[in-house]
Amino acid sequence: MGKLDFLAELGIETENDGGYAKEWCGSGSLLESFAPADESVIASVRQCDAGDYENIMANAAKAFACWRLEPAPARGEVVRQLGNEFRKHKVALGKLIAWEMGKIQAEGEGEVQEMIDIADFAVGLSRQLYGKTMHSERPGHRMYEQWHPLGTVGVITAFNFPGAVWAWNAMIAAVCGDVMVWKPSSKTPLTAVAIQKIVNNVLEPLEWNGVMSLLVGSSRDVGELLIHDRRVPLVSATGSCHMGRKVGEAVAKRLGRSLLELGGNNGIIAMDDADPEMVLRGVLFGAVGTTGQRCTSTRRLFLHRDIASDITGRLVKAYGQVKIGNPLDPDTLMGPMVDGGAVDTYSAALETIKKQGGEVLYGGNVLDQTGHYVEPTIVKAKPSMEIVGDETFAPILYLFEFDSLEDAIAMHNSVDQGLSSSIFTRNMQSVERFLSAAGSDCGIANVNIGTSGAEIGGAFGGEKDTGGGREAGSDSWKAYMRRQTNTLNWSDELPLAQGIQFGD
Ligand code: UN1
Repeated sequence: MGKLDFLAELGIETENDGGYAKEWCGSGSLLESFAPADESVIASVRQCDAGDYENIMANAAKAFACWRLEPAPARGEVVRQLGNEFRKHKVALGKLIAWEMGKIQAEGEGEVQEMIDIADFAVGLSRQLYGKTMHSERPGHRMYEQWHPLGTVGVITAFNFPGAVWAWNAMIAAVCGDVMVWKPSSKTPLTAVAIQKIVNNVLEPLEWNGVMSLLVGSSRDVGELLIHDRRVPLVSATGSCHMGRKVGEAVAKRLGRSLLELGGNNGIIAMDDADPEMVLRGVLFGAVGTTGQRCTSTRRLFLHRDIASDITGRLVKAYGQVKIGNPLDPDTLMGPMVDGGAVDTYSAALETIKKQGGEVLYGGNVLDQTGHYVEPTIVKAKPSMEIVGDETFAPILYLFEFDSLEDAIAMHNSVDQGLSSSIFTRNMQSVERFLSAAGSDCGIANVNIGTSGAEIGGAFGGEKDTGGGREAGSDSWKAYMRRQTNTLNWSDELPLAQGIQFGD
């Protein structure tokens, strides 16, 4: 059992030689959590049913009544303690993420670092929730705007970042004075349980239970309740475009707000003056990292015709050296896919790719061993291939050639998604054109770095079918608050705006 020692550090009791069964917040059915590396059951988590949902919502509303009046810097102090707890458990939680989701441990720990970083960011933010003051057109009047908490925020997260995306939402929403109810992916319930335990260790002694709650359950059972619930003014959802469309429609129907961070189809443009080694490293991390299961994963590579064969050769060689295996083994560069369904999607995509005229230059096979392992894959593609427009959540990279930057940008922007993009070049004109209003149409546009691995300090999200929401840094916090404009008359008169005389 030794290899799963990190579970004990996270307060997860194991029985039956590693099997775990414990009542969690719910009284519903049991959900099994599998390790994609060897297909073993790590845990059985008892899920929430409709009755549990009501209790969680009631507790959240009760907590909100007080939390909203706690001074923002005092809320920041609670978040500071959460950040410190994440620091303490960085390695153990990073290992659990790796074991349950399949990303390598270095990336699992990197994910916990994102949780720590956003907590630090939110602590600072708790003293900077600024509103503007305006000059009134009327004498003896003052105008200003202030930002108030929204209420209960529903946070729906995907399996691929089972901790960080929750933290982006939760840390910011907490300093904003909101309370949140988190519905994690049913593929990674144990990571969610472990995080909630860490949260409870901080919140319970402070009697702030109810500020952050966990709602493990299926979309059908509890997800539906959350998105249709008028007590939830904001639903922040991360996942596929399909899921986001459903959430967006349900929330819009009741005139609620949604913050959507959905699929990407991220491209890198490599110009003829790009540093080939940098292109190689950027593409490798972007396309192979997290087994191609980031929303920011590099899916399309546009190569200037003059460098296409050189870069392709280097890439094929580098792909051949990628060590695939157990995500907790320090030598592994690419772990398994999250589950059997993901492997099926990969295989089906390869069938379609071949039918549509794609040429597999490297990979394309499922590994014949226990665990959900596939080969990272490079495909020489044609712009006419329909499948290129889909976000296939797998390590499949499409290569295209181009002659001019204009053509590359047009091809790049021709897909429905608009999350992340990048250009590799040393030419300032190419850089500026790519970043101009006629350049990349994505929410994230990088220069000489890949499409994935964004820092939390910037606003994270994208355009078009990616959903338009922005999470994490910059002024994303405004999505978690309501703006109130105040006009205050300190004179003895009651003049009307626009100079209107009414009944004088
Ligand atoms: C995601 O895949 O949903 O920029 C989030 C990145 C990470 C976050 C990805 N910081 O790749």
